[in-house]
Amino acid sequence: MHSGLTPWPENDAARYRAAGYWNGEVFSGFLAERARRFGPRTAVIGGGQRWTYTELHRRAERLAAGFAGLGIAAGDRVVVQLPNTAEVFEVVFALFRLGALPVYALPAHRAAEIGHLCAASGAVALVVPGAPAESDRRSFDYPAMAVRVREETPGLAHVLVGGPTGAAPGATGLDAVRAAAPGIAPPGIAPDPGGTAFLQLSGGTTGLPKLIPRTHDDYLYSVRASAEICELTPDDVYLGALPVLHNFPMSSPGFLGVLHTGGAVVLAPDPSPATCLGLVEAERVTVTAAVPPVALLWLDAVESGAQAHRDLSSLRLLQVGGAKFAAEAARRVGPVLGCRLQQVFGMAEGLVNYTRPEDDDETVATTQGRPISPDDEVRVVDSADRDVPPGAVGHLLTRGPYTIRGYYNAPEHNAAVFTADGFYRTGDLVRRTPTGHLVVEGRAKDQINRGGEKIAAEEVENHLLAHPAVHDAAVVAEPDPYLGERSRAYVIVRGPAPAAGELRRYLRDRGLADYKIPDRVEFTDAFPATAVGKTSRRGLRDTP
Ligand code: OOB
Repeated sequence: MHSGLTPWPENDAARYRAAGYWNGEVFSGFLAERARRFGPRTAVIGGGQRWTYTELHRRAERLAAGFAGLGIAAGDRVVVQLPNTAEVFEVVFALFRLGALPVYALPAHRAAEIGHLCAASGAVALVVPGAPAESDRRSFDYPAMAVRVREETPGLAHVLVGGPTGAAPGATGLDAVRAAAPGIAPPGIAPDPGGTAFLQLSGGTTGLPKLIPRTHDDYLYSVRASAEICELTPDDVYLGALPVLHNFPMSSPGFLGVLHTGGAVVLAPDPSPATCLGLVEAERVTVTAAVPPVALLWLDAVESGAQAHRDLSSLRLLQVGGAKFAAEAARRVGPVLGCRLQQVFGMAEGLVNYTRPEDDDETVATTQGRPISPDDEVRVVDSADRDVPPGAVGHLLTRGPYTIRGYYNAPEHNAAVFTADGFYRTGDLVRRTPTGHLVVEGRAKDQINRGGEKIAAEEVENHLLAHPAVHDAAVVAEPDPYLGERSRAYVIVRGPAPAAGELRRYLRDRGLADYKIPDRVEFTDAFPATAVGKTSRRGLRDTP
């Protein structure tokens, strides 16, 4: 079967191996190796659990045996949607152990996204959090959603439910999978280091989000190099404040960088100042990562006095990325939180830029960092792909040892988003400083960056267009003081206009994640030229 992976040309691959970037390590043995080296040290704290490397490894082995008992095998795709609890690591490492490919989803995703992820990846199983308690009417019922998705997805054999509440009607609890696991873990496997290890979800610019195949070689290189750039040591305690299955808290350096180094990962159930700053104090956290709105909330909470009593003296590094962090906010981090700031400009497709420990404060406040690797190739070009003069703003193109050469099974999209010589068109507008640092100046892609959460305009427009009263729709970004951007939908109706609230409810009922529901809906006769140009978005899309 076609693996869905666009490989690097052999001469590049050989170069990356010769440079030691691609060292042949694979995810199936990652945890066993760390357990041998760091066994009794604490690996993960979260969801009421506190596991050493040995315990995490033992649990992952047992769950792997249980998964194997269900028939999950090497090469199978399994969509994982779990919140920040220790269990998420147990599940992901159990899948790695079998050579199965996790497909990462976020807790905010709903039936539309999860259904698409399962279908596009050809998943055999879906792992979701437990149902809310009977008395809890506000929390989302993931198992009910998952069972519905399974009904519509051929090949999706198992709905597996984590968390303390375990099984739900039509689903299997992870507890039952563990209990049924035979004592012996299946034999170890040796996957191709150049093969796909997992699928990551792209922020997306088109109607349906694309899947990103990352290989053992490329991803583990980015993890090791990130751990080094961030100067991680076994004494570091990393707070996972963002949903950990996102690329930033996973690998930049994220929980994988910390587990690679022998440190401890503390998982926050939510990113609020009270929860996170409380955990920094209680667990003596040294490093954490936030998107700009979360960093702003933490800064405000300390400055306003609400969290001023916290002892944050252990914290040495706050990473901020996912969306542009304004220089004014960046300058507050040192004085208010008493730690260093690191700006992180990355993408699930690959390229990650960091400001460095040796950078001066002004560079850290005003740039989004420079690439991880000496072999990251960065071009800044005009709309005809010609290099712009040094320091001018242009489109960022990149290729390198950990940037994909193509999305999963998407040949037409790949032809548009990658140049003939393999550069990824990021859709970001940047300028490069004389030191090689990048400053993000804007975006050319049809995407809204809502505080780090990415919304593909076309995806939301397509859902709006399905409403019988909607003739045309255009979703655009508008500025927001906290989120950076929020979304506004312009809608042209046929006949009487429905209430804005009804359209929002309609999108929710179609199973769209909450963050994609337009913050504002505006009815109009024609699209405003200032926001979207004179051409109808739909007309544009229908033109081949
Ligand atoms: C991270 O990954 P994605 O895949 O959710 O989003 C990537 C896009 C970038 O192309 C850019 O448009 C935007 O998010 N972005 C930033 C930024 N960091 C990401 N825009 C301005 N300033 C920044 N610092 O968001 C991601 C992946 C790994 C590490 C960090 C972030």
